[in-house]
Amino acid sequence: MDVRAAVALEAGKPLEVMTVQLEGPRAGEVLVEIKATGICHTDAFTLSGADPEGLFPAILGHEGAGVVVEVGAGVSSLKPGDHVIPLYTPECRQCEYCLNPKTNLCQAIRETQGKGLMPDGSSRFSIDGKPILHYMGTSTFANYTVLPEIALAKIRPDAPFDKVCYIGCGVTTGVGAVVNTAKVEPGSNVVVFGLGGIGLNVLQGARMVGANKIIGVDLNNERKALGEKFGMTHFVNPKEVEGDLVPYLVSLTGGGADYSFECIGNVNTMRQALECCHKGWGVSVIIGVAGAGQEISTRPFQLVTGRSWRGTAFGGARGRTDVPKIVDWYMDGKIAIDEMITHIMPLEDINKGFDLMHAGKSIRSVVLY
Ligand code: NAD
Ligand code: DAO
Ligand code: ZN
Repeated sequence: MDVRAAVALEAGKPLEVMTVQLEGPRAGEVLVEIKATGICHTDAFTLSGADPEGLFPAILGHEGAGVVVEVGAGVSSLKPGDHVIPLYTPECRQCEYCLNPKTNLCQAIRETQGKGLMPDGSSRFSIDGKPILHYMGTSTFANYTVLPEIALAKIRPDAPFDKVCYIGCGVTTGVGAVVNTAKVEPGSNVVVFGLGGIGLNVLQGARMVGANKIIGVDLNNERKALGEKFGMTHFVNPKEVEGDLVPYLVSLTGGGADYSFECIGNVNTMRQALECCHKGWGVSVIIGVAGAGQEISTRPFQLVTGRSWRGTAFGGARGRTDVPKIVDWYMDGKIAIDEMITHIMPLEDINKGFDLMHAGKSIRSVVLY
């Protein structure tokens, strides 16, 4: 079938909105009509050419929501009409990783997904017979896409697509890091570095679980009012702190953070996030993705004296199990999303969404098909 897609033809160039061809679902696959998709920094990172694993030409996009149109042979958990959120971290419930409660990193389709291909090693997208690659197994910058059944979370039908698409990455990553990875206890003191699309969701996750002090750190003073809407109790701009940031945060938390979260992708702030943690028990969770080849450092004595360094992908969430629950949290008013969707646009204007992101003017732009 012909579908409309924003195609990344090559690195460093704007996306081109065009008609491409999409083959129907093969065994174990599902055709989904994408109704809305968020534009995330990871799409921009890949499009820029800085992502060493970025492949072109490809159809980017990994933060979508839509409706099942057709299922391939053997698909048993979904049917046409079901509402779904695509999962860049699938959940097969059978692999060694899925069977280990310590991780959410299902590996069932990892190899082919990383190559921009469906599990059988081929692409469903093409232009004039030449294949176009999938991206993160999702390719939500097309109004129809094909995904493996294990990479789709079935959600309730009354959830609005233009809001819950954000649960496909940003919301789950931030809230999940608090709930699943750190398991923040009520009364904890929390420090969040970077108050963008991820950090704001860490703030509201911390509020939801009943954290005590929720301290946001950002160079942009405009993030203060925004952070306060999502539960931040104190704002710190490192440029306005006299002396070193780490002792300032240790003092502000009364001895150090019980939990800190790095939501920037900067190896220097990763170190600060670890070192502002409480001696004896503080845990620092890295969410930000640093540039290729970069390394983190600290004095090992920081770990010897009881601080721990952790990392998290997709908020430690098992998508088919956890994403429907996060949709319920939104529908029940336990978490906010509407206030973070700052811009809505048609597919034709998708490059404007990238411009707004680069200018720091948006939290989330959403393409509504
Ligand atoms: P963003 O650009 O919207 O937010 C970053 C924020 O950090 C901005 O508000 C900026 O002002 C602030 N900032 C930048 N440098 C700073 C510094 N030195 N000190 C203090 N504040 C600083 O980014 P985002 O969309 O929120 O994503 C954050 C990171 O999370 C990115 O690296 C992204 O790739 C990563 N990410 C990780 C996962 C995962 O599963 N681990 C998922 C999605 C995104
Ligand atoms: O299983 O090896 C693996 C890869 C898992 C990918 C996890 C993605 C990490 C976050 C990247 C940014 C997501 C938008
Ligand atoms: Zn698995």
